[in-house]
Amino acid sequence: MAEEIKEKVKKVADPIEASIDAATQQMIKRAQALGIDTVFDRAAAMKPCNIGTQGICCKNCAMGPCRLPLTKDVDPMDDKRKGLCGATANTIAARNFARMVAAGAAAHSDHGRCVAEVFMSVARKETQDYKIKDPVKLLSIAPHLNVATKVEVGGETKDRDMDEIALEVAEKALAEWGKPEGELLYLKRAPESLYEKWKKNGVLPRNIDREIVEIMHRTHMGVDQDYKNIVKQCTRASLADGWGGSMLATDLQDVMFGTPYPLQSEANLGILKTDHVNIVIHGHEPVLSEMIVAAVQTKEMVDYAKSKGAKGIQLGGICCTANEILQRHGVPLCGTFLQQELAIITGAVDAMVVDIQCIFQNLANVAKCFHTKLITTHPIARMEQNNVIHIEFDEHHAMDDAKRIVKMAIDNFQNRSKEVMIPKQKAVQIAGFGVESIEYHLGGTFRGTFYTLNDNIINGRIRGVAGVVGCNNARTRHNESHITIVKELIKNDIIVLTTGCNGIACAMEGLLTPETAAVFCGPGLKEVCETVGIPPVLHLGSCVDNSRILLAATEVVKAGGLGKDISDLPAAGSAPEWMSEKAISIGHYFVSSGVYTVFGVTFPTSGAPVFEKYLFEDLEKIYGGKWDFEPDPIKHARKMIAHIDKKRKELGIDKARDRVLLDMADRQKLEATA
Ligand code: SF4
Ligand code: MSK
Repeated sequence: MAEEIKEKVKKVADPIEASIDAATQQMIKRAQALGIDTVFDRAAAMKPCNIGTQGICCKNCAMGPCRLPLTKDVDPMDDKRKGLCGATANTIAARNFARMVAAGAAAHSDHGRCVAEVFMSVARKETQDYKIKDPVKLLSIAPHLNVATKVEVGGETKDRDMDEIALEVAEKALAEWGKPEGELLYLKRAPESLYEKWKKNGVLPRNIDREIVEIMHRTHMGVDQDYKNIVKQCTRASLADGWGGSMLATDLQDVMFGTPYPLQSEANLGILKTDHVNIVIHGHEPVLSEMIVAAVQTKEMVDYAKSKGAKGIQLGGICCTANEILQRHGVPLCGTFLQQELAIITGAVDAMVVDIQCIFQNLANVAKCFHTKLITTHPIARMEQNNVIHIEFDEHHAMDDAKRIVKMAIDNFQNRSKEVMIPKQKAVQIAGFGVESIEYHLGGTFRGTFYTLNDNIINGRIRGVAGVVGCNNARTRHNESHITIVKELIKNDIIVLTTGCNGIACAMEGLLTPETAAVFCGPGLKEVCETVGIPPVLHLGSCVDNSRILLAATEVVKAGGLGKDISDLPAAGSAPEWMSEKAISIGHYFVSSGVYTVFGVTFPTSGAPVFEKYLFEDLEKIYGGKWDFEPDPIKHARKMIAHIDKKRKELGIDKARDRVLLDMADRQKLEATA
């Protein structure tokens, strides 16, 4: 009987425990009052599998699943556990980890391929709706793809025709996914010593697809059974993501849609408007959302919205499609990954348009309880529920598709059935940073490099640089680790580069404004931010834009005075609330590029201590970077700070933290020893 009663009491989330954000708490309560379950309730009702969490369940053949629990009687360093075929805990955890890298690299890189295909249509002039918006960026990436920008005509050097350059860039870029020989062309953008390290260790990716396919082969039953060799392939595939698919996606998006520069916007559910048609765009690919941004600004669509009783059209974004259109157009952020259901629960969303990645299937069930039209747009990402509308997007008639979607949302405005409840919380933000804008703001006036940033790191006003990125995870309090870690870092004079849902969390918290510096930063970082007029947390965009962090780090190395490699820099990486396989691929390409990288929440290899030690200690001897795990946000930030201080010491600039300003002779000495 007691059991029966227990069954009937549905376990739901405590809104205050579930999130630090008041708007999120309010919407969780509303959902519960309406009897609609959200991810927060499902996380309360369903606990994760302990063995799976630790990476020691193998289901790579039908003799399994083989589960290898790390019980008290297992000696972690002399591990006798094995599956039916004899696969050890190390092999099983390494194979599972590698498959996460493969899935993550595939997701980023397939996104990149789609962008490259659209770019090819532009170069061939098969579409009128997209153009080359940033020819300067096109010219800057062309040499990295071995595309000439000048030609010799009659003994004279002349600028090459832009259309010809675009076409050759498109061909060379697309070839990176499947060329039969050679290595990825962008690898040479890395600092020379890093490239040489990769070469020496035999991990230069050959082409993007091949490295991902090879992980799937090697992790098939009975193939690669040496965890170190499996990790080697993880390195190859993740480098093919960070320095390949993701970097190409970012570059070609910049060429077609414009390179981001700082702009002002807002963030959180409070950006939705009662008297406007609200369209929320969610996912990762900006190809369609760029068109929707253009469509909602047409007089035709604005007039149509007014004819239906709305005052206008409000666009907002969730996840990384949001970050893409924020960075280039200032479209406000509606929320992070964990707020996707909550946006619909406001009752104010007339259409939610989704593309690929991080989209909950439960959106369809939530949309059913409201008037919201849920529209899938990508051929590879559909939903089985029958209330979901599929409008397949095609770049050849992109504007027509976008207008059709916007019109559908406008027509739905008058159908709002339930009372609309929009939380009032929203924060101002300055976003739109990138390698180019950091160079402009923190570069040398004459040298046009990262000289000023380096100078401030050397003189100790800026203690170091942190890349804090990644998702939300319903197994931990929404945004708490993101915000605690970032605040602890900037309090300690560490400038933060952010992307993904960390960027959205920081925006919601108001950390993306220059004024934040006076409130939360240590004195050195505060002084720099106030002098230059930048926030202490710089939003660099979406998940694929983590490639911007790699290039920013490379620029810092090039500017001089801080060593010869990314691994020499006083820098660290973090994903406090990660959940996605993409995060593992990102983490691994950061580690393989020389960055100390800490993850929170949980780590998917904890059931195989020998293998984990390899990731957490031994990799550093090969690439200069290593993995770490720390769920406590303050300890997490302190580990990053300790690493940054260690690097300052190795560079001989630890004393400069006492605000001793270096004169030119000191600087030269440092540069000479680096
Ligand atoms: Fe078990 Fe080996 Fe099959 Fe994995 S591959 S399920 S460890 S028998
Ligand atoms: S959206 S991958 S939850 S960052 Fe890029 Fe956020 Fe993570 Fe998706």
